[in-house]
Amino acid sequence: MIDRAVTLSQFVFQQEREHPEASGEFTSVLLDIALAAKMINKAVIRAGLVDVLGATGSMNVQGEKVQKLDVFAHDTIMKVLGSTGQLAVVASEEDEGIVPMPDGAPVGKYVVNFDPLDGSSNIDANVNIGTIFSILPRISRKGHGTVEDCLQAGRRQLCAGYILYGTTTMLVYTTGDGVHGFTYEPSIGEFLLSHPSIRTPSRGRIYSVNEGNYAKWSEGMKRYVDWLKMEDKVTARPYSGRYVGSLVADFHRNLLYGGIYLYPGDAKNPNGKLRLLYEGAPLAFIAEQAGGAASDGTKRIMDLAPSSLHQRTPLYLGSPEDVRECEMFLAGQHEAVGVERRGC
Ligand code: AHM
Ligand code: MG
Repeated sequence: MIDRAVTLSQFVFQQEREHPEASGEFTSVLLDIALAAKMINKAVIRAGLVDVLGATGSMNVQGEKVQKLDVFAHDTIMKVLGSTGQLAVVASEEDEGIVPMPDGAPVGKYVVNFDPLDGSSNIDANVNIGTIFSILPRISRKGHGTVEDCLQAGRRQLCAGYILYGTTTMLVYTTGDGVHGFTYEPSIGEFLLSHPSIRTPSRGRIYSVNEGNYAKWSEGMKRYVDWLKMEDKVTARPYSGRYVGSLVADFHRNLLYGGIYLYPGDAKNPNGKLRLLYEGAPLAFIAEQAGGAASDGTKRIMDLAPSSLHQRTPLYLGSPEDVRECEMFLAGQHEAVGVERRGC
C-alpha cells in the first residue's frame, strides 16, 4: 500500500535538486526510457490479444530467433531516445553494431546500452520479461558517438535500471545513490515510488540457475550447487531453487529476498550466455548499490573492460556472502567455506 504518491519524475527531480553534482541531464534520459517502458508495457499486456506473439522468422546477431515483441521493444526505445538530443550513440542487444542517432537529429553527451526485451523465450507463455538499460557518459569528443563510447567498464555507469513486466510492472534504477523501485499504475499512466532504498539481504536462501547444464559445469560449480542442496541446519541449507529463466525476474526476486543468481561459463560456452554490456554491467551496478555483489567468478563485473559489444560473461549475482562463497568454491577453496561458516 503506497501512502504517499510520488511519481518517478517527481522523485528524479527531487534527487536532482538534492544531488545536482551527481545527476545532471541524464535524468531526462531515464524519464525517456520510462516513457518507452510504458509503451512496451502496453504491448506486453495485450500480447495474447493482438498479433504480436511469435517469431518474426529471422535470427538476431546472437543466432537466436527474433520475437516480434523484441523488435517492437527495440524500435520503441529507439523512437523515443533517437530524437531527444541527449544521446551520442546507442547499443542494443538486438543490433549487431552501434545504432547512431538519426540523420539530422541533435547529438548529445550520453550513451545508452540496452536489452530491449530480456527473457524473450518466455514471451509466448505469459511469463515475466524485462527491459535492462545502462546510461554512460560519452568519451568521444564530438560528432556521432563511437563504439568506444559503448565499450566502457560498468563502474563508469551514471545510471542503470530495469523494467519488469509482470503481475505488476516495475521500474527499478540506481544513479549510484541507492536503488529505488517504482510500480506502474496504469490508470494514471505513472510509475509510483513503491520500493525506496532497496537493500538486499547479506545472505539469502535461494539459488537460481539452469541446472539442465549441470553436466557441462566445472567441478567447482557442481560442488557449489551440490553443497547448496545439502541439509545442514547450522548453515541454513538446503537453499530453495527458483529459476524463471528471465534474468530480470530472477534478479528482482533475489534482490528483494536475498540469494544468488548463477549463469556460469561451461565446457561448451566458456563465457556463459549473458552479455556484459546489456545484462551483466547494469545489474551489477544495481546489485552493488543495494548492498549486493556481482562477479564473473574471480573479478568484479563492474571492473571488466568490454572489448566487443556482444561480449558474454559468466555471472554470479546477488547477496554478497553467497557470491563470495560461490567464488571460493569456483577457486577450489570449498573446505575454507566450511571452516568459515561452521567455525570448525
Ligand atoms: P535473452 O536476452 O536472449 O532473452 O537471453 C537472456 C535470458 C535471461 O533472461 C535468462 O536468465 C537466460 O537467458 C536463461 O537462459 P537459459 O534458457 O539458458 O537458462
Ligand atoms: Mg537478454
